[in-house]
Amino acid sequence: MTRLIDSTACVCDAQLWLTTLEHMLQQVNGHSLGSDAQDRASLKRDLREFLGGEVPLHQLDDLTKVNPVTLETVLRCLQARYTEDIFYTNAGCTLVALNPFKHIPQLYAPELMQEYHAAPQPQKLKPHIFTVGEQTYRNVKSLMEPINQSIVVSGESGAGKTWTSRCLMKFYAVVAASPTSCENQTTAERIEQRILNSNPVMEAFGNACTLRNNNSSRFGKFIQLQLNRAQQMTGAAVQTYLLEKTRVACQASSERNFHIFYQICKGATEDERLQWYLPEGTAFSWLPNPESSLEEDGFEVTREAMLHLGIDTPAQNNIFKVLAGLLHLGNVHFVDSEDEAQPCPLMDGTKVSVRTSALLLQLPENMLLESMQIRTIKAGKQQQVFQKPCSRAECDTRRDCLAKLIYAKLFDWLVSVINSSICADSSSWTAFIGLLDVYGFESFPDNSLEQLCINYANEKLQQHFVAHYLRAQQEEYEAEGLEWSFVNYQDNQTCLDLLEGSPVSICSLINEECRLNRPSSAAQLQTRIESSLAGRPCLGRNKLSREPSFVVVHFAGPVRYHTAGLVEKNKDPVPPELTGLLQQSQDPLLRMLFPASPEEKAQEELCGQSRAPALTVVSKFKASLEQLLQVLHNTTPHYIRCIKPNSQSQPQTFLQEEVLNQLEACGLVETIHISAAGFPIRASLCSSGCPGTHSVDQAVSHQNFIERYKLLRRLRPRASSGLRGMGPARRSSGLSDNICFGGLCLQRGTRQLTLELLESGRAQMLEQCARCIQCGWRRHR
Ligand code: AD9
Ligand code: MG
Repeated sequence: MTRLIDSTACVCDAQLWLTTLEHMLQQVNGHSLGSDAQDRASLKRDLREFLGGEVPLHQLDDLTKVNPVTLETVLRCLQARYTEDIFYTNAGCTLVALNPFKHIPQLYAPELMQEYHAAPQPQKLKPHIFTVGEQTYRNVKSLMEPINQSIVVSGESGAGKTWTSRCLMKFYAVVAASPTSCENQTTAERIEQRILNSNPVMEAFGNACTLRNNNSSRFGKFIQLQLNRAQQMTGAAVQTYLLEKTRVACQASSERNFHIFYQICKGATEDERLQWYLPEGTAFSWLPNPESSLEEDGFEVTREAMLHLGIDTPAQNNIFKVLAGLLHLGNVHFVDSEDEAQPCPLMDGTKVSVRTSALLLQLPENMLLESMQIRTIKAGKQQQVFQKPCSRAECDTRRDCLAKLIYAKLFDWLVSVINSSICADSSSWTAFIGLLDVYGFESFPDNSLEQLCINYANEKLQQHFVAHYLRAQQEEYEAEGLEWSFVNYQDNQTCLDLLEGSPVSICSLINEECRLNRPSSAAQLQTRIESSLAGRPCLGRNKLSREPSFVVVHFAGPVRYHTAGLVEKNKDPVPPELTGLLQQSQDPLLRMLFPASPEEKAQEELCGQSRAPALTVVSKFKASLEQLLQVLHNTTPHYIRCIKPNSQSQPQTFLQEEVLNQLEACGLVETIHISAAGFPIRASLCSSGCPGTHSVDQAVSHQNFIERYKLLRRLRPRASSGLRGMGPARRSSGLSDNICFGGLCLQRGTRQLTLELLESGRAQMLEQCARCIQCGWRRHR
């Protein structure tokens, strides 16, 4: 029976099951219950009948309740709920969030936030991102030493990650507002509001309209919301990852540049238009698809938010002037030179664009032009300087490089300004809740280094999830000798080995090409990858493509990456003439972004051109990803899986095939199996009063627990009878003695303790002497 109870844990409301089971027990008395799935399924059916028939699918708010748990049943349940406008569903340890593609204000109203915040057991309310928000918030508080929490929001592009993160930030801004902020409204404005204000600014500069999402984040973001001991939000810190800076100068067809450019062009006043040389109706090469969209209406919001973050109007105007300079730079075009010894001439009519751009960027016009047309080469022992005219393609590349350089520096600077405006002093916070919103898995007809990095990041996060919830849990059961039928989860280690493993992987091969700096065609790179990594299971068959490419079979599906330009993108070279040029600017913002440091110059002169090669894009990205995972490993993670019900961003449209692909890609069914069949280890107040831990992930070390609660240990500790699952290692350590408190036996070690309950006193614990059907806990007599 205990096994039965365990296997049906999380299946239904505890009290309901308790009553039901008691009743059923009378009925099945004498009948020996087998352990096989059939027996359990038939008992569940009986119980359902007893309860008055099947529960309608849309009322199943946890996917562990569907029976049996298969892709099909999970899909049907999600669809049934979606049809009823229910967009959040628990899936054991994960929350599934379906994108409604329509605004439902009441779903995110401050009153609802307060309701989840005030609820004694928020997990008993309807599944919602606020449940996750509140759980993380309580977890920080409920422990003797605050433990940092993180929420990993994942899903494909357009699934709702950024929306979800934004709503969670609003939730914390409401529930974690400091009382001082209520007394002093301006302080409140400055801290919670400032943190929220970082969103419109970062989205204006870092988001763009893509084929998959009109407001697609073109950078990854991890924000740490910092809380003090009293659980008030005292500040926040933002870390960004790999801004897709190529978008400034190059947009795929039907896609757009970053929102801010459209916002300026649409939102500038007459006066500003004059200052920034943006007469109405001017066509800009780097502003494709200028038809109206909601995102470009946000200029006022962006400006207001910048103001709150401490970027005053003159500084803002400076930024917008530089951005206008970039737009004019994009209108500079070259034609082939008839004489190779001469620089490529400007295309007719574009001289004015050079002049305007130089004016706005406050650069000498001739230097700006020459930096694009002429390359400086140092050669020989004496480091003699030669000048060589660039080909037309090279001129274009240098122009684009200049724009990318300025934009990326500007973005990083904005992030640092935001951080200095919202980050609290380290002494004023004790724990943080981290929100991770990274670009979703991407697969386009033409995938390059950007997609390789994005998908690599998604593989790493999937591995973190697998390691945390699936592998760790199964390994722990095995180590403790628990009876357990193992679930075959999709481990993506082989894919990660292919991408980043040593000694040879795709990343190492691409980096090697950069290091050797040898002329290498796209076809050669493809051959190198295919021959060096032949036989790797995740290197897909590369039959169909005419262009040089390779295929990686990711956990979310196969992706073909084209090798053309991959090495060059990975080098991301910046011609020194361009940095030198920007150091000549008279513009205050550019002077700050590109300071002419005498030390750097001296160093350069001393070493000539033989300075250590710059880190490649892949290496930098890998390092920042590892740092991020390190942070995540040191937090208690929570997962929200966003699902996009259709790729047309339409409300009331649930396309089964598209959802199915996403469910498969994230291994949701395996997660549900483990959550449903696994032993609950998550902390929260259980309705049956057990010290078991069911909904909030909260691991407490055995030692910490003993230290904290040894005073409660009045009665002689009992031996570990009834400690089903206590492995030999734990038994021989003698630690099991310590988990018997005043007649209360805490089964399976300290992983499942409800500290709130214990905090509330031993007397109460003894009163609540019942048997918890969720984890099988019972009072030990
Ligand atoms: V990307 O990887 O950055 O391209 P996201 O971040 O996953 O992507 P995003 O949050 O931007 O997607 O959501 C896409 C759009 O879906 C939003 O602009 C909203 O219009 C819409 N959306 C998402 N979630 C909700 C919601 N809970 N309610 C209403 C939503 N609309
Ligand atoms: Mg996003």
